[in-house]
Amino acid sequence: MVHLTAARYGKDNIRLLKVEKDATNPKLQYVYEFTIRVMLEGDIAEAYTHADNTPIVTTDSMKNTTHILAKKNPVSPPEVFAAVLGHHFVTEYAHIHKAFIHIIQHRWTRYAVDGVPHDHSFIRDGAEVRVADAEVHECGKTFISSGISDLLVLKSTGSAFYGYIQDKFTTLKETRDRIMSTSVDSVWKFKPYDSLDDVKAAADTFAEGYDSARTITLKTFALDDSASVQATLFKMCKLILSANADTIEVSYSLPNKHYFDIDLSWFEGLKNTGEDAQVYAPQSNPNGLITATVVRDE
Ligand code: AZA
Repeated sequence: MVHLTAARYGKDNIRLLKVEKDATNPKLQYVYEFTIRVMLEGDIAEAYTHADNTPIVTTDSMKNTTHILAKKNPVSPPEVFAAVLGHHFVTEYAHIHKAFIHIIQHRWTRYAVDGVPHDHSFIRDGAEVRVADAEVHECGKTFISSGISDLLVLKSTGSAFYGYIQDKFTTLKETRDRIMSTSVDSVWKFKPYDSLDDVKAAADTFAEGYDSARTITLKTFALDDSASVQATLFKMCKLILSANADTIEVSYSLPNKHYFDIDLSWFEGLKNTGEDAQVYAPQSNPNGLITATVVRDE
């Protein structure tokens, strides 16, 4: 005999772009492009175990609902829209007990023409995305997290790495000055909210949280005299937790994108290692991967 221990289903990769016009100046427009995942949990076991489709809200309806709610509600900040969407599913269908909404917001940054920010023209400035997650329970309790993914950064100095274990397996040379590069993946969780109204009331917190986490990430990366990716990562987490009282946990996942000195001494004694290094070999793999999660002391 077997039995189901977990079941969750939904629609992934729902794509939409929404244009919102400024309330006082309709020529001034805002665009939001999302890729959304909707996942539902509830009394849906029969669909798996007895081929009974009666409890199924179709994934196609989830896509339709996402489009309709995007038309009827503001979609920014994405954390609030995620909560609105999740709240819809757990209130519309009595047998759906939890909704999990994941939103990826693609960058469209307003650009300037002759030095003046243009009303309705935007540029995709990088592969970086903003992410927002809402886990909504039928009682109204809502868990929100936000994040940044694929923010690629590099500093050409201001990073060292020494003092690590030297044993018979070690070939890596200590360095006081190296290139540091990573693709930032970061997630920060907010304290739980009791209702959709509480989530809506925190809209500014999510917007400011994203701006300050991104600024802290970029500023710390640039200014920290880095002893290691680990040490720099921990400083970023600490700063985010102290900047935003409503965040309860911060995680980073930072691949260490290596750039190695190229020894060119075989060519007329050309110096290109250590402090003479200028031409480097970017390494695609393997790469270090440094992760951590940080919370406040009780
Ligand atoms: N952390 C670093 O910052 N750089 C490294 C590591 C590490 O753990 N290992 N090799 N290079």
